[in-house]
Amino acid sequence: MPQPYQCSESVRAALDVGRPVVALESTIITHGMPWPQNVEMARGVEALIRAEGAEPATIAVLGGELRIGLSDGDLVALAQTTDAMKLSRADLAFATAMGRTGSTTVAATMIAAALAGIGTFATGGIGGVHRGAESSFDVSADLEELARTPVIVVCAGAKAILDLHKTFEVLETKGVPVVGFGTDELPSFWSRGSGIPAPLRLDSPQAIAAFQRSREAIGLEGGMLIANPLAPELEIDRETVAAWIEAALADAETEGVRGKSVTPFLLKRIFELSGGRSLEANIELVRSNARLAAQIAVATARS
Ligand code: PSU
Ligand code: MN
Repeated sequence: MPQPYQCSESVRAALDVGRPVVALESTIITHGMPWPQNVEMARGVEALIRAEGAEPATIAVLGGELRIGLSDGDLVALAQTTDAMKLSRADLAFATAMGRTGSTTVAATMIAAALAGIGTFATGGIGGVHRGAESSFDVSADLEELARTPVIVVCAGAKAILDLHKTFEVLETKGVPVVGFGTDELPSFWSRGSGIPAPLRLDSPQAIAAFQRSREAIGLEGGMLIANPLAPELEIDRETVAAWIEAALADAETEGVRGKSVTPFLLKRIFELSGGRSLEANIELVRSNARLAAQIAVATARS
């Protein structure tokens, strides 16, 4: 069997000599942010990771090829694609079999990263348990993936559009460590707080690397979630965000939005309702997570 994925030359070179690599998802590019801010974000994040001494590896399926590390031309093309599939565990191989183009969610990015031997991944916010999940059963495959695939995922918590309490309960049940980075309270994406205590707290990339090493030594499968709050001057207060979310959820209900379209719909609506403020904060938190993920990858490579 040929290798089921293709690394860019720079990612291959880094992996071959054990230099630190950070995986990046692409659903945030195709479904999470509008053009041209999406490509500016993607480029900026890659530059930040390089500046920290690590190699960025943005992951996507392009014309049926699972690609790990994209060229600038690939990034621009993907950011302008309007019909990319949003790929998770269930449909990643469908896209490669059928020659389709699709972006990878947190779950699919973790699968690809682990396959290539990349242990650290930066994103904005993970998917989780949606509000009303007790009747809709809408629970992101990201949670299951965190339980089984050994990748450290750096995020700003789960998106505040979700039911955060249920999301963290599921992670606890599945044995996924949730670590507040430099904080005792979990962040909620656009805001630093959530009212939910961080189950664990670590204050340095070195400590995170040591924790993951111990987990592997004990033989504990799965990844861990690092919840990294936005800087105080960049966050949006929870009451402001809550009003946008209520309005966006009401619109989703009226329009009958279901399944995979829910997260992209809500993010777009909140972007409109906030006059672009939610997007600015979203970009800043991805940048901050990328920087931390690069530092963790560097610490892991040294240890
Ligand atoms: N974070 C963002 N924007 C996004 C996402 C996360 O700031 O678009 C994406 C991630 O790819 C995540 C996905 O894995 O939303 C979750 O989708 P779902 O709830 O359908 O599993
Ligand atoms: Mn869902």
